[in-house]
Order: sequence, then structure tokens, then C-alpha cells
Amino acid sequence: MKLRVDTLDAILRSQARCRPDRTALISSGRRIGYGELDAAVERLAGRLAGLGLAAGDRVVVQLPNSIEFILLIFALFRLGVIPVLALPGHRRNEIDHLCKMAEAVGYAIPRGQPGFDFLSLAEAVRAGNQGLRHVLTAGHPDGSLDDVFRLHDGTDLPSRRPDSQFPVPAPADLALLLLSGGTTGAPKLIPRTHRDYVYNVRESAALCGLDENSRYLAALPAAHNFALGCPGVLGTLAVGGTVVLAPGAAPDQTFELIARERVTVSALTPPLLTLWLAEASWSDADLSSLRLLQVGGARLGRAEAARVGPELGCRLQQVFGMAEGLLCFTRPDDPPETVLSTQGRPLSAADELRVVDGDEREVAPGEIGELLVRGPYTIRGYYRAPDYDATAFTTDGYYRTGDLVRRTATGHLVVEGRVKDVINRGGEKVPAAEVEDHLSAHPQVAQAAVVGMPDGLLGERSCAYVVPQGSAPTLGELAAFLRGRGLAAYKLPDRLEIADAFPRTGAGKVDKRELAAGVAARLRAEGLAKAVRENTP
Ligand code: OOB
Repeated sequence: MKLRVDTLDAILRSQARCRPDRTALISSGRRIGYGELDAAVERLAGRLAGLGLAAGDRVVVQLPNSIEFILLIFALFRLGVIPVLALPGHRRNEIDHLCKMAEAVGYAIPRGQPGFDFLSLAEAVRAGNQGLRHVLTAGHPDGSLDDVFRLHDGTDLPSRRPDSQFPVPAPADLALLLLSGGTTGAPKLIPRTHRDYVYNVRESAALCGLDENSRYLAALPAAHNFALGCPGVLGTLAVGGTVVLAPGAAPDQTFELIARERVTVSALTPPLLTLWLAEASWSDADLSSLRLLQVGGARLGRAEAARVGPELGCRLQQVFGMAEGLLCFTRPDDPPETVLSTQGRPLSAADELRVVDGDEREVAPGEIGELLVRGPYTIRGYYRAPDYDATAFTTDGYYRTGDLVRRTATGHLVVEGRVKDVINRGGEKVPAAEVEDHLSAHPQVAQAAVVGMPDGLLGERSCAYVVPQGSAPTLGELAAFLRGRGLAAYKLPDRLEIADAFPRTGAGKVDKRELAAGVAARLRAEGLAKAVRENTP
């Protein structure tokens, strides 16, 4: 049988065939070869089929960076089942929404994870989702890779149905559903096909110069597009390299691993880079194997960018990407200044970019405007959201990114701001409207508006403005209320401002620009007052 390498599953199959003994994954000191991984995927796929999962079904996957995560997504790819990739920080609000939007039949969670009770979360989600038939729990394998997954009551998965045959997906078929960070209202699902995602993964790997000797450290959650496929975990596997899975991205979870496993490439958000730089200034961990560090997800300051080479001893690559598709990278042969001060240029020559004004007219070269994009791996519509698509895409199929950019003479982009109502909290995207809806449900809140405020570490944090109803609530009370409604922690406001009324724009909408300017001015004044206090004897 000829292997089609234009599906995600074929990435693993073809490597397992040409280099079965090479190490594919390293996690918690455990090493898994390509052949071993492929065989375990085959057995797991069989057992999931025995459970009744079939091509086209959707399963919400919420697992940390682990062998189990990789095993499961490949087993789902092999079955033609669509993984819906939730982030580790998501809670009842998000998971319930994902299950409903995707009409998921399964939900996979970690077993015995310290710090949070995923089983209770799964129970709560199941109560509101009749179609959610299976809760799978993933535990650490001691020996064999075969009993990694159980059902939520602790029982084993059934054995493979003898008649189970796996369909070979067509390249145009839906492969996975990613989460959008950048939409108004409740988050949308992003349908990525085998063809477009394989292209995304392979082209990114080629651009970054990955090969079978590359050792990629998955520090960011592998469920996020950046660490999954840009080139990330899948890009590394596609070229026969080794993926080293870190439990988290902080220096205490990564530096020793980099030294021990001789990691050559990784990806970070700007705040994590700040932590790495601080730690590297005194740590004696050996980072000399690192050759390339990708940084993206939020705007990277030039000063921090300039420290990467001298202080971490590796090359920096800026990445401006989105789960909807478009990826921009700085290139190895870009002049140093371009790498420090731009967010790169598009991955593909077939990416079509337009930078437009409010009337959708192309701005003059070098001017700032909203970025619209169409291309071989950018979606033409969200998953089952035709009403939303009508405004999120132009009539000729361009995706409105909501990002304000400027294009340099060399075609590199500089991200200058955004028009979408999202707070970019160090790479984690907080949809303002979603938080506002939850805040408005509080009995002491008449109106709520969530805006971004500048922050030294995260770039931005979120500030909730509230017009109270009766006595004003405190930030602590609102945070507890939102947590009680199952909101992920990163969406909780960092600051509260109480107002009598909101300023309005000419069109009568809440003037968020003025609110954001107001809190920024207060922060500056508070900073000054603090500096004066600290410097007054
Ligand atoms: C990545 O993907 P998402 O889907 O979580 O967020 C996309 C949004 C972009 O529209 C933009 O607003 C922002 O995140 N963003 C950046 C940026 N990279 C992403 N803003 C400024 N500078 C950057 N370098 O965040 C993502 C996906 C794939 C690769 C890298 C990041």
C-alpha cells in the first residue's frame, strides 16, 4: 500500500516505517521510538473503535504535554475522529461551550493531576451534554503504553473490535478543531483540514530548517497551534526529529531538560522569554545546544528581542500567527534589524495579504491598517458559525484578522495594535465580550466593560470597568463569582474600576478607547506616586 503523506496520521506512519528505532518522544525521562509509538497508536485506535468512536465524531482533548496527548491525537487522526483541542487552563465554562459547539461524544482528561479535579469538571460537563458518552482519563504509563487510557470509572477500554477498519481520510477532510482566541463573543472553533494543516506543519518545519537531528522542546501547551504545528510537535515528527515534552514553560521546568536532552529548538511567548532571560543571567544550566528560539503570540519588545542572541546563545525568530491560519516568520537570512523589529513575513508565497482602512480600501505602503488574509492554510469559515462568518470574512473570502499592521518595504509585518475586542494577556487571548457577559450576571453589576491595560511582564492585563447596581462589588468578589461560573483563571480581570456611567462614542457604543486610556493614566499616576514614596526619606 502506498502511504499518503498528505494526512496527519501519515506523518507518523511514514516515519515509523523509515526509522522505527529513532526516538520520537521524550517525556518524564521516558523515550518512545517511532515504531513503538506507531504500534501503540494503532492499538489505542482499535480500542477507541471498540468503544464506538467512528470517523467524523468529535472528542474534546484536554491533556497536558505528555505522551498520552500525542498518542491520543494520532489515534483519533487514524480513526478519522476529530480532536477538539482545549487548553490546560480551560474550565467548565469553556469545556461546556466546546462540547456543545462540537457536539462532542468524548472528553479526555488527565488522571490524578495535582491541583485540579478534572473528574469533577467532567461530571459537571456531562450533566449538561447528553451526547457526551465517554470520559477518557489519561494516566502515567509505568511500563506498557497500552493501559494509558481508562474510562472515568477506572475501567479499561474495550479491546479492539475484530471488524474495525480505519478509513483513510481524504486530504480535504476535517482533521482537527482548534480554538480561536480572537473573536467577539463566545470562542469559535477553527476547522483545519488534513491538507492545510500538513502544509502548515511541513512548510514551517522547512522554513525553520528542522531535520532528523532536531530536538524540539514543547514548552508551550502542545494543544495550541504554535507548539503543535508551527512547526512544533507535528513539524518535528514530520521530519523524523525528537520531541521533548516539558510539563510547563517556566525555566525550572525547562532548563534542565534542555541541558539533559540537548534541545535544539523551542517556542515561547514574550513573558516566558522574559523569565528565561532572567534565569539565564545567573543559572549555570547548559543551554549551548539551543540553536533557534521562536517567540510569538504577542508583541515582543525590541529590547528583549536584542537580548536573545547574546544571553541565550541562540538565534531568535519572531512568529506572528493565528489558529485561523496565516503564519509569519522572520527568516534565518533576514538582516538582524529585521529580526529584532518585525514580526516576520508570510510562510507561503501563496498567502494573499491586504492591509486596509475602515472602508476596506488598501492603505498606502507603510501605513497602518487592518490585516486581511486569504491563503492555502487559512480558513474560509469557522466551524458551524455562518452568521459570524458573514462579518469575520470579506465577500471574497479574506479573513479579517482584527490586527492592525504595517508592511515594510521588504514585505515584513509589524503588528501595531488591533481592532478586535480581545485582550492579549501575554499570548493568552481574553475575549472581552465573554467576560463582560459573565460580569453582567452579577447582582451588583449594572454594566461591565473589559479593556486592556499596559503591563511590564505580560504586555497587557485586563481591567474590568463596572457601573454598579447598589453597593459596588470588589475585585475579589467578582473574581470568585466568575470562577464559580467556571471561567478559566486567565480570563479573570486583573483590576477593577468603578464608574458612574460609561463614556460613549458618537455612535452610542461604550467608548472602550477612552476607558483604556483612563486606566493607563491611573497606572502611570500610581507608578509615579510609588516612585516618589520610595525615594522620599
Ligand atoms: C497565536 O495564535 P492565536 O490564535 O492564539 O492568536 C492569534 C492572535 C493574532 O491575531 C494576534 O492578535 C496575536 O495573536 N499575535 C501576535 C503575535 N502573534 C500572535 N501579536 C503580536 N505579535 C505577535 N508575534 O498566537 C499564534 C499561532 C501560531 C504561531 C504563533 C502564535
